[in-house]
Amino acid sequence: VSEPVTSEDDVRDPKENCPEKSPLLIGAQKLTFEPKLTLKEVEKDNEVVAEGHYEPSDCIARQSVAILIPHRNRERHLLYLLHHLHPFLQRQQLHYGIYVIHQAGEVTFNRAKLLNVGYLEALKDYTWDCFILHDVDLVPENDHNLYMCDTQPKHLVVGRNSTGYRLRYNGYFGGVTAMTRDQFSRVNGFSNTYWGWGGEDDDLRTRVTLQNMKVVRPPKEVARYTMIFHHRDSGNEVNKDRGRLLTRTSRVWRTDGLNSCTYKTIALERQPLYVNVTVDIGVPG
Ligand code: UD2
Ligand code: MN
Repeated sequence: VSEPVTSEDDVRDPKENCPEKSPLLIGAQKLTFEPKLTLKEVEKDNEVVAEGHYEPSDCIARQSVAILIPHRNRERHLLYLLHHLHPFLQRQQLHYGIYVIHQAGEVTFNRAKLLNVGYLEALKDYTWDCFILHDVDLVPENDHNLYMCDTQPKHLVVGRNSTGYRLRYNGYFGGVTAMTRDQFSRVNGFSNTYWGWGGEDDDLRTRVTLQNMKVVRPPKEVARYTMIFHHRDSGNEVNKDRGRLLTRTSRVWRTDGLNSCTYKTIALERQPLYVNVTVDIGVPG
């Protein structure tokens, strides 16, 4: 006897890996920043997202990616970013979660330490493969700029509108960066000691170099961002100590980083479009 013949729709294929190149990508896109946009509207547009998390329904994502956004007092920028980033990540067929790490209080801002907190907190939810360290005000213009990690740390911002889409300087590593769980832990994350504006991204690049890793970048045609215009925030004044701090990285990286990052979580709210972690990271000292 032969096996009974089953028709195509009787058998459901087990989910396969998503294709190497997503068929949903659309390339360069004209971005809009609509002053009347509301959070409710963005939530409505993204009902497939649950508590900041999403995965494709029809294939298995190639990477699980946590997006970490350091934040204080930039609600409008956050809204524009969520509006563009959710559909962008879905077109890339990623399993992802968005984490906003909100610095409580008024003391000087510390972007680097907030990103360390984001890494540690996100790993309590899921063993993410890849972490995207993401400024709140940078919106990617081209979805061929993949929010995935590489065998080397990846810097995703070659250029942005305000600097004529050219690399700011050789070795520039700020804005948006992708590192695997292992790459970030090998460098012990960021230094916790950079309070105020500047230097922390150069310090991270030094850590990467010390581990004999090499920064890679996507082609400049795709690694393009719009930075939403802003002035320097109060509470994030230029860090005058950054030059001195940058001379000690090779001596201190082993004990200053993820393994010395102390903080108090004040609130963890699972909002529809992101996980909001409000955190007391202490004071400069
Ligand atoms: C540059 C880098 C940034 C970082 C910074 C120096 C680019 C595109 N970006 O950004 O990655 O290295 O220099 O520290 O080169 N933030 C708040 N609230 C505040 C202050 C800062 O949410 O009150 C967050 C927010 O995510 C912001 C980020 O910190 O995008 C960087 O601060 P910035 O945008 O003021 O600095 P910028 O544009 O010079
Ligand atoms: Mn900025």
